[in-house]
Amino acid sequence: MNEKIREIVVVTAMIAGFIGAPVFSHYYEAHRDNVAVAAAPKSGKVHTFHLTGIAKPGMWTLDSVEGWNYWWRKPTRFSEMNVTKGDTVIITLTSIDVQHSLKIPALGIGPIEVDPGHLKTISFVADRAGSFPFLCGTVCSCTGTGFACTLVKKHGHEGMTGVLTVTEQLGNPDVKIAVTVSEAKGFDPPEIKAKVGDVVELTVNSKSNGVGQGVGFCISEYETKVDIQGIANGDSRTFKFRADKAGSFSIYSSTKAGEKIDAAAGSFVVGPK
Ligand SMILES: [Cu+2]
Repeated sequence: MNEKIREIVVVTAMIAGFIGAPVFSHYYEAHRDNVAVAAAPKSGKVHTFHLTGIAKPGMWTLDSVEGWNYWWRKPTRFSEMNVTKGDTVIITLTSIDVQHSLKIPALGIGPIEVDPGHLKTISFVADRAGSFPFLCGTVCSCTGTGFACTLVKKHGHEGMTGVLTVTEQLGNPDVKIAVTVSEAKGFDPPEIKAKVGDVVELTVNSKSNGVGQGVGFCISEYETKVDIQGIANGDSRTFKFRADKAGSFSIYSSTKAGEKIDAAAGSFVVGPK
C-alpha cells in the first residue's frame, strides 16, 4: 500500500513538472513587457514590439514562440513597424534557435545580438521620419553539419527583414506624386513639384535591386522628413511629408544602388503658395 502511495506521489510530481514548466514559461512571456516599458525613456506614444527570431523559415515574428509550441503553431512573419515621429520604440528580442541580431542601419542601431534563451531590449525615440529597413545582422558562420547549421544554411538570416516607417501626423495629401527609380532612367520624372505647406503623398516604385539592398529616395535638406530606403525591385513604398521649405532641392538615392542610380539626380521644387 505504502509503495502505491509513493508511486502516486512520484507520478503526480512528474506530471506537475511537465505541466508546470510550460505554464510558467507562458506566464513569464506574457508579463515581460512591464519590465521593458519601465526601462524606456518616454516621449510621445510608446510602442512595444516583441520580436522572436526564427531561422526556419528566416523571419522575425511577433507571435509568442516558446519552442514547445513551435511545431504546431505556424508563426506569422513580422516585417512592418509603423510609428509616429517622436514616439518611443521598445523592441525586445528573443531567439528560438540560433543566434540572431537586429540591425536598423539607417538609425545606427545594432547589431544587437540575441542568443536562444536570452532576452535583449532596445529602446529609442523615433525622431527622424522615413522608411528604414531592419534586418538580422548575423552572418552564418556554420561550418558543421549540425541541426542548427542545416536550418540556417537552408533558410538563413537574410529573410529576416522588414521596414520601420516613421511618419509625421499629417492629414489628407494636397498633392500625390509617383516616381520610378531605375538604372535606365534614374528618377522618372526627374523633377517633382509642390507648394509651400503642401502635404505630399509620394509613391516610389523601384525597378532595380541596386547592389542587393534595393534603391532609396531622399531629398537634400529634407533628410529628416523624407528618406525612403531599401526598396526592392518590383516593390513600391508610399510616404507622406510636408513641404515646409521653399526652394529647389536635389533628389538622390539614400541606399547605395550602383553607379548609375547613385549618379542619377532629380529635383524637388517647392514654389510659393
Ligand atoms: Cu538571424
